[in-house]
Amino acid sequence: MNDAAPNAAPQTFYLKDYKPFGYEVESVKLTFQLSPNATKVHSAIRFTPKADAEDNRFFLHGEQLSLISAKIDGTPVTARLVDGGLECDVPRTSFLWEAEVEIDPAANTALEGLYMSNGMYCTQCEAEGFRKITYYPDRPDVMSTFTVRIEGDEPVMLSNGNPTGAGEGWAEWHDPWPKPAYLFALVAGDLVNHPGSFTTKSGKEVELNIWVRPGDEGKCAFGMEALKKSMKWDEDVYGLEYDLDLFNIVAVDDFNMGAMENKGLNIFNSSCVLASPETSTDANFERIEAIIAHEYFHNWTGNRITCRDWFQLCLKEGLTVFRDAQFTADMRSEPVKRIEDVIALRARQFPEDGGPLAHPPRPEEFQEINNFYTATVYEKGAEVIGMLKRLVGDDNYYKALNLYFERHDGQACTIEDWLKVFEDATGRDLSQFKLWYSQAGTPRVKVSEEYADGTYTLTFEQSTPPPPGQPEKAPRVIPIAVGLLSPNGDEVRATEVLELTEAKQSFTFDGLASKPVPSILREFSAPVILERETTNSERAFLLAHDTDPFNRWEAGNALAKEVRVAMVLDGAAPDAAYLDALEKLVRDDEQDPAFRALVLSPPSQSDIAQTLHERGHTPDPQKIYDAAETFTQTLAQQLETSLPRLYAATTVEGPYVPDADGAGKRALNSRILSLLTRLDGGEQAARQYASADNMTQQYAALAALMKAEKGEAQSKAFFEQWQDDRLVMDKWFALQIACAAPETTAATAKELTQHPLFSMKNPNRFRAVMGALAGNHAGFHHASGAGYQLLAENLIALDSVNPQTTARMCAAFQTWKRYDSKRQAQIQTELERILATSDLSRDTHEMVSRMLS
Ligand code: 0A1
Ligand code: ZN
Repeated sequence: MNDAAPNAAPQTFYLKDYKPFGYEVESVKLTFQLSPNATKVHSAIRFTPKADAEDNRFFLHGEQLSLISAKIDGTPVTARLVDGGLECDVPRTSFLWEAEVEIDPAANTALEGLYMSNGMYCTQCEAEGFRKITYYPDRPDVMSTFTVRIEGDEPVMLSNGNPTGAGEGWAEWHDPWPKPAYLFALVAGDLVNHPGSFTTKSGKEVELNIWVRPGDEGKCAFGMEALKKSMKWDEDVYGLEYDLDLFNIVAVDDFNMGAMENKGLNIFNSSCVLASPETSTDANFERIEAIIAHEYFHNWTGNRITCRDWFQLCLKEGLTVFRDAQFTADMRSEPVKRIEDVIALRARQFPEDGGPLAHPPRPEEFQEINNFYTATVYEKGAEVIGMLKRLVGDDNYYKALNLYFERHDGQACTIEDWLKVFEDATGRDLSQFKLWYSQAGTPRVKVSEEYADGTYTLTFEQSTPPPPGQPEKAPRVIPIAVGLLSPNGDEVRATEVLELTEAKQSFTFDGLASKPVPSILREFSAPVILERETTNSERAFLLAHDTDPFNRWEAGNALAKEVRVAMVLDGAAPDAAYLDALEKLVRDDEQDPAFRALVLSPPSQSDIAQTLHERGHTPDPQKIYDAAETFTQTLAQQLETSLPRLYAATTVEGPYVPDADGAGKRALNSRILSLLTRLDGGEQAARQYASADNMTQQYAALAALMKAEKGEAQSKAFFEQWQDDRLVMDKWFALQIACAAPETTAATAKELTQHPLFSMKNPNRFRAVMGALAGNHAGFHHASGAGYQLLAENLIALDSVNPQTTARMCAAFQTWKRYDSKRQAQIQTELERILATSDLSRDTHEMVSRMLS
């Protein structure tokens, strides 16, 4: 064994140090002899030295492998085991490398490499998991074709590409498309398939399968339809066709992330593919459709064109998130999707960009790449592409994308390659735009205005507070979509994209009869924080009149924040004008129910804390909680007489269909039910719980009751009904913590960690409990410090089981500097306690050190 010693002085990798590998890999043949504790992997790899190699060191990555034998051209050789892999003296001409190793999938609780989940073998190789399967140049710029033979007694044995043969106890696969090792996959076990098929635009018939554990067959139909829609959409919108005869998806219960785009064999966290009306909510259905699309779209943006090195991760992830957002907008509602995405960006990416974990979409250094699968790389990476599209226009965007696929198919690329296709396709210089990829931090854009003699002037000033390690900030190109409304609510200037390129810049609009009301940053045209002095009455005006649905919601959201901030800071009563505006909107049946539900959903307590912090105040979580409670109670009372009618009017009758229209109505209905439950003692919610025939309504009723502390009986019944369904049980675990009052949150979470169904080995269950704890703002930040302590204890315990999930969940502490000195001291103690743990993983070590720096 040559395990890299954990807790060894961590090595830092730099983008500037990139060097190509000195050998071509012509072909890879792998043979697996499966056995839970002693799987043998034989590799036969043809290497050819590159004539122009800068560095011809023959180094193969390898971790947690027992090397049995190594041969070159059939002759045994002695390889030198070194830190993180092996070295060997090799010929200067083409040669066949063979190695046999033994690995222990059953002991692999880190869920990286080959591991077992519920008795089934599966793999996760992104980013650097293949080196835990065999010795290999495990880097994304090494691409090769793979032939795989699996020997074992599992009823189903799958790998990438097309099947080439199978018999008693064996199966063979060949993937004709050269790929990096991170896209390798193997699955073997007792699985059943939900079949389907798709005919591509050029008439090729593709066999589709979703493979699941026996018993889950009934939860595949929605995923299969989502897959077919994705295949068709990618042909229609990007002209991209699938390139194998077979596309397999497998559902796995134990998985660190959402899903993985392995070539022809996508592996999914079962929570991201299994769906049924009885067990999944509308939000689950929407997410499943989006993730299936995301993984499928990677077939071109990620697999056919991959990344040169892991610093370029946003090349595939930003683009694929952007594409899946386009897909969801087309399948469902464009404005609703945009609003949901901006809410998520502000909740997850803005805090990251403004805190100790800030990094650019293309980081320039890392210790553990798994720590960089972040909201910045994914979601901000997608925002950057959205800005690029806005700046060059739709036609030029698709022209550039066509050039990208034509020029780079089969290659491992960089952000420079990506921007070059846009420059070549449009003739535009993107050197300033490129700063979005290299600078961290969320720009703040201050807006001022002037009106005189029919001319209206908007002046923008941009600045970015310096994130760690990046003091100097040059001005970026910021596309700002602006429209102007007249005081009577008519749009007097349609949306125009202003290009802010300087630190301070003004734009004028002539010929206006009166001072207009500006609607700025329509559709959230850039991921920035807009700062503008304005009044609540202007916000209310935009909430009523803006023609841009995103900005209409944004006005309502800003208004809600102002009202809540005033309640927290001045102990003010909820603003009556705002309550009236909400009442008017919620009763306006002309408005889209999904939009009404979004406006009725208050900004999160964490969002209010962030806003207070940005304005120079120290947020008090308990006061923020109290203000939220008072506000919701007052709103419920204000709406009291209309709530029963609204509830009835928004109840969706008939069989459940997980479509956008029904989901929008149910979202509004659930909001109304939660308000109603504050007034009727839970009568309506109890009725809904008893009669619900789908999880959306059952869950909404349970949540409303539990929030009102009236759901004990229903919570028991829910447990009885669903205790054998792991995914539904995750909801049950999380909901109890999400609904707990601040002073009981940590105790509730702690008690649930003692529950027989709690497990450290299943990331979904761990996240259900610890994620809900961190997500209950006032509970997690309760003055006792019990929330911090409980999370730290559990992270320490998880680290030796599953470093990746531990490290990712450490980010719950990233906003710690927002809070008062007592809370900061409590968190610092916990972070230091984690860091002092012996044998701490490299993953967790890096995250905690960055937060403490
Ligand atoms: N590439 C996948 C996400 C993914 C990343 C890392 C993983 O293990 C460390 C697993 C999955 C995607 O974007 O869907
Ligand atoms: Zn992805």
